[in-house]
Amino acid sequence: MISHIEHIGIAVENLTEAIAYYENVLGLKCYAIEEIADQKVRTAFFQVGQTKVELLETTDPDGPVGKFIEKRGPGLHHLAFAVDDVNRSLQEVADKGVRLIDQQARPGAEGLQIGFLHPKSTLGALTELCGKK
Ligand code: CMX
Repeated sequence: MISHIEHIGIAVENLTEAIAYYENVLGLKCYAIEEIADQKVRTAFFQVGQTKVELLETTDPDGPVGKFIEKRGPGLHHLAFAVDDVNRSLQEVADKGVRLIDQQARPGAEGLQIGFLHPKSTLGALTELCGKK
């Protein structure tokens, strides 16, 4: 079902400062900045081999990233796996007893479909499935 790690999501307090760290210290290049209104975040993407780092800045203190930073501070937020068909994969993991956050795929960054699994069902690591359909 999973082909590779599509991206790793990192919650940051300030996107501009975080981009400067990734570019100036780690030498990576931000290739896209995108706001995802549905998720209440602004994101910045860096390609690292086959996978990406996605920096997440909240646009609303009550959004998922705003609440996460309030409770835990900035840092690793989620792990996203690439799958062929997000709805089919959500159904497969639900059938195995995993609690879903998203019952159906919804639009995410970069034109991909996404669906989240609840961290209480995934050993504490918020998990996203994403794919072209
Ligand atoms: N990783 C691990 N655990 C997390 C977490 C995260 N990123 N965010 C919250 N949790 C924990 C909470 O700390 C809480 O644990 P405790 O009860 O032990 O304190 C538990 O999950 C349940 O939290 P909750 O009360 O159900 O709900 P929240 O309102 O905090 O929401 C969550 C948590 C995961 C359901 C919500 O953040 C969500 O729906 N996330 C999916 C969407 C998302 O994260 N979007 C942003 C990224 C978008 C993108 O990548 O494009």
